[in-house]
Amino acid sequence: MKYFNFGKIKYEGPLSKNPYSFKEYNKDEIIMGKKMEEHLRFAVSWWHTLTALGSDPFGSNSMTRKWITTDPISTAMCKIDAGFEFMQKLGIKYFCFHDRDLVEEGETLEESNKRLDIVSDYLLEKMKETGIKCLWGTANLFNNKRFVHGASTSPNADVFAYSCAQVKKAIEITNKLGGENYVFWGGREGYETLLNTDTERELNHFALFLKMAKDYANKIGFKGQFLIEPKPKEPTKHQYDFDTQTVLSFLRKYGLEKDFKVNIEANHATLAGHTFNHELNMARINGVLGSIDANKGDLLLGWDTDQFPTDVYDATLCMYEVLKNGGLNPGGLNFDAKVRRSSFELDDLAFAYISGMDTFAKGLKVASKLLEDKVFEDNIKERYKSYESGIGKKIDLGQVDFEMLNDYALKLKEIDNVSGHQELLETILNQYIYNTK
Ligand code: XLS
Ligand code: NI
Ligand code: NI
Repeated sequence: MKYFNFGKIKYEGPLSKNPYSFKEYNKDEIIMGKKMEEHLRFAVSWWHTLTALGSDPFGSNSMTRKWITTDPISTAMCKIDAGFEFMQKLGIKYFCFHDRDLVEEGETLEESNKRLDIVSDYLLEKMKETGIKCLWGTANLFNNKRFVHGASTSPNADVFAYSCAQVKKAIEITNKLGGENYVFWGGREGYETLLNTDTERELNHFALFLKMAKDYANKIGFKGQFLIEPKPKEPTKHQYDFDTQTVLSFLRKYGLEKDFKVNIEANHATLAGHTFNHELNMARINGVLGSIDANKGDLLLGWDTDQFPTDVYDATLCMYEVLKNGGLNPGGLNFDAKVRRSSFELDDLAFAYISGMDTFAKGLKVASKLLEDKVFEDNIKERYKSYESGIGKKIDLGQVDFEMLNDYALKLKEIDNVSGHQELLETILNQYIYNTK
């Protein structure tokens, strides 16, 4: 059975008026020696694309999806058919999933695990047939009411044990599917009030849980990269994985920094009061930029709206960090994004993915030009040139102390500063966006 009426989406160039075509994403085009599709490694999110039906806290489902029936196993199988048809038509080579998006959980953990075995057999078959791969898997440790106080950070030891068991299975399934990464987004790992919370104990538990997950992955030979996805709030008021730097200090405290990188989501960055660009940069300079959840938030709303990314400026600065990172592989760009509740027709899914893919393709092209021309590099180099010789060089080499610097400062007459030229640089950036074909 076919679910989507449109055919294969092809590249038709920037002037095409066909809504079922790519304007910028030309998968085989070579950018800095690599195909566009190898740079971008786009992935479909199983939850937003195949599972969500448009409900929100004020309204029920607004979407009808023919693959969703009343039987959980047949729904799971039909979702796979729909998902693979969609990915093939859009030319997307990866997908990401939570265990519970693949198939609804059963009455017991055992039943849920059995369902996952059945469904993943079929998924694997489809993957072999099409060459589509798994970018990452994860466990949903937030939806069921048992996680009301958190998962590994729950005050209830039974919930801790259950969470470990669920992640054990999710890693096994991700391994079976050859997943290239495994993600931990701390769903309800956080707190609402300190009046009832032992944060120190909860963080100790969180670290133990992550360590055991890594040990188990090693034990079963899972080679995928482990990623933590920072988010500052929602669903809890204060999520423990607030942002990249918070995650880094947590990992370092518990000696986990070698085993985990981060998955940066644009909307989570802005919720933390950062730009997307800032989070990517912090991850990159600390050597932990692993993968990206490509979406955008609404700056006027205070929650995770998970919209499809359409902002070329942000995508450009994102791909600039990605290129400077030497790429994302084995990570990729997962569209952790959903169509608006009012965009309930099936084809809206295609329009959404096309716009996201075109946006990042454009961002990649502009970023590569900026890098090739060393637009910011040259300027930055110039800005820090006082560290290339004299006292600056000594500072960088660590050959100074307070007394020496005091002697030096006492001899200074007037200190000269140079403008940062922010507006000029912004104009140049815009010029690259206007002129990149
Ligand atoms: C929620 C997160 C989630 C993760 C995977 O805000 O973005 O979707 O990406 O659990
Ligand atoms: Ni995400
Ligand atoms: Ni999110």
